[in-house]
Amino acid sequence: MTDNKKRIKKITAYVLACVFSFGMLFLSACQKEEKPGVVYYDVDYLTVGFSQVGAESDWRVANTESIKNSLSRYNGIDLIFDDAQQKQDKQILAIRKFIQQEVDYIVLAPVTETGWDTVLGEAGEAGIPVIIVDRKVDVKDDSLYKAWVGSDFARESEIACLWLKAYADRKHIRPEDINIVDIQGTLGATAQIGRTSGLESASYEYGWNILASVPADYAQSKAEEVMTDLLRRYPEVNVVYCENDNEALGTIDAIEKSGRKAGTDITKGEILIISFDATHAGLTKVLEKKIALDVECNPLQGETIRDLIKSVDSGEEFPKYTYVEEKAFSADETVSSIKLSDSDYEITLLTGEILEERQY
Ligand code: GZL
Repeated sequence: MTDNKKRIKKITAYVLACVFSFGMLFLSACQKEEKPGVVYYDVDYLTVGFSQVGAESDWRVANTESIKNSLSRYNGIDLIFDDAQQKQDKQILAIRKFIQQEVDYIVLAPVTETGWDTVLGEAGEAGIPVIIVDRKVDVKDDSLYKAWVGSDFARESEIACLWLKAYADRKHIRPEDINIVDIQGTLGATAQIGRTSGLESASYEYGWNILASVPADYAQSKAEEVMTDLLRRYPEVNVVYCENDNEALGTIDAIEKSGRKAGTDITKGEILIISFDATHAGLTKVLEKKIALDVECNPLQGETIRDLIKSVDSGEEFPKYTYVEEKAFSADETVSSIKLSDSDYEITLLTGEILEERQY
């Protein structure tokens, strides 16, 4: 074979090798190994930017997990996640970044209700639909967001206060002998606004005493610090209204370190704790009878948000507001049901089996 022919043969082999290896590279780039054994080829993913409040509580961690599991490539979604560490300016920054990245949808879990008009207007100008989850936004024009998914915080508070009213009646405790401290959530958050105002209206209606209302940002350590001070200032306290489970855990620590007892019987000098979220950590304390009532705030909103995005994207009808289902769990059977908007609302007596079966 002449030298010339040998050279052409070599170049041809080299070119073929390059084409083959690039081909393999391209093929593997198109395959997304997401779940073991299931191979995904490049599909036309929807890109969704999700601005989450932070990771301040067990509830928030469960909420993030639920949303990440549902807004996944398995469901045709490419998720860009941002944790704002409970700072509104970080959320606004994240939304502006999503706009620059030309995402298809923005999901926002707002840390507080106000201050969103401008940035949601920018998303609107960029033609990017926004879905609000968990807490609400207080904006001049509610067409700035497509839909909202979350809890009815006023209803959660109403359930807690109707339960406390029924409890006091069954224990023959006079309303003026109910002495409450309110360990509040992040001031300005819809959950805090709903839970605080529900307690204030009930206390006014039933004649209870609210000795103090102090924010603890839904955090366990802050709640312990706040409750330690409140026990010193108000030794007559006999009910602690904690606006989430992590605050209830901190409250229990403070009570026990002070030598008093968190329990279910005020008439025996125990301090009654009412909490919200019904996380695993909180319900464990209900089982130990250290939290008397835990009103669920369901963080498992991922599938609802996924379905909403699919409906919006396919031009189908969808609800503007979707409320998630929630229960209330008690440590004993003092109160097994309450009258809520003229119908019976069952209070679930918590058992180990019920706790075992729960998803979060
Ligand atoms: C309620 C949510 C609250 C939870 C807290 O939907 O906004 O924020 O009750 C969480 O645990 O931090």
